[in-house]
Amino acid sequence: MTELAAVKTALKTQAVETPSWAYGNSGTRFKVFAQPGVPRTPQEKLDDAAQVNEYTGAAPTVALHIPWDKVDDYAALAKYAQERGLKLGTINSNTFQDDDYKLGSICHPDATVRRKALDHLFECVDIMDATGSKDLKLWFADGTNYPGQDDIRERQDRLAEGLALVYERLGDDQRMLLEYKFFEPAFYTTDVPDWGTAYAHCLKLGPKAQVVVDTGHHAPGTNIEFIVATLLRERKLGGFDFNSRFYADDDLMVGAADPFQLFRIMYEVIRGGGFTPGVAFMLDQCHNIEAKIPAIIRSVMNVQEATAKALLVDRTALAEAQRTGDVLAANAVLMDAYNTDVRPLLAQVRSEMGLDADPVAAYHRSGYAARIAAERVGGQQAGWGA
Ligand code: PSV
Ligand code: MN
Ligand code: MN
Repeated sequence: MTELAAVKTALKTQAVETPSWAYGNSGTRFKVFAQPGVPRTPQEKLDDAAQVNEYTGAAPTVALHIPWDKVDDYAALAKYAQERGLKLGTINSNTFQDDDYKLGSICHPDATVRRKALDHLFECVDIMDATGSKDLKLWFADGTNYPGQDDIRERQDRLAEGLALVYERLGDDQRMLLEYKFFEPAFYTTDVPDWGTAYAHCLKLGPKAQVVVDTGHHAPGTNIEFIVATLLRERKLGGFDFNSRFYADDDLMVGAADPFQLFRIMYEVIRGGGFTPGVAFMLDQCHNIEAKIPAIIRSVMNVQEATAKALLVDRTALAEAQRTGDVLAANAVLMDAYNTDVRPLLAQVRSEMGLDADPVAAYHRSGYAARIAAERVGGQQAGWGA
């Protein structure tokens, strides 16, 4: 196989999971701007996700968020997805929206609240059994706002205890992906604030526990690709929540704020052998002011563009420049790949897959947006932001 053929083959296999909540209305704490045609049910979110997959050919799974996507029959929902060419993907738990969770969930000082949170997490594993989902994604809003509010160390003990109980419930082919976030909603301490804490817990739990890197969950200037390289080296990178940030956890479109960072991350993924089904490429975004379906299509394309550039890095030339200490040449190899316009290559890949070369234009031509705007009244909010 020529090198270009190998790059094309890799691009054809890449899959990006889209989140059910990205299809719903969302906003900031100041305002949620409702959009016409937004889904009213989990089924309608899947209908929209099927559109993204139809035009990109690269978004075959959809992440659910429980209870935002609560249904009576999850096996039936999985069948509904299947009939639209999709599969249900990661199950995201929610231990942050109830009044009981004011002081935390599985780290809460009161055992009854910890129990409630655990029961929810067990329910999420039951849902995975029904849907065939392989991954449980855990993000905890737990933390404190004031020094002295709670015992930092004991909260870690409670966290470890809770995680271990959930871990025990996982089937042999199921994983637990632990997500970290440096602040918000807690402002003083966060119980899983960084990759090191997530890694330490996952290491103790065992091979079915891995870390998920949400690109928006770092302080400005953090070298995320270093984290990626390190976690991959330790076989503890479970996946990504892709999005962009300018200031905080902005949840903007991936590749919008810093496409160069995304390229550097994808290069480390490929370099570290992470371009395999094991590492989940997921979006975790909200489209507050832009039209949602085309924004999600664009996001998938942004991931593909960064991946294509990373695949084009001449690794032989790079290794040679690195070995000889030729700093400028090594940097130039990376920059050459990054500065390549990969849009024609991706257009060709899409044509070879029987897709329109321009997924956003194809979606706009389809008339789907006008149809859902006419048919759907009273669209659902993504879950937060009211
Ligand atoms: C909250 O920060 C968050 O964005 C986390 O990243 C989760 O993955 C997501 O919400 C859904 O709960
Ligand atoms: Mn996330
Ligand atoms: Mn987030």
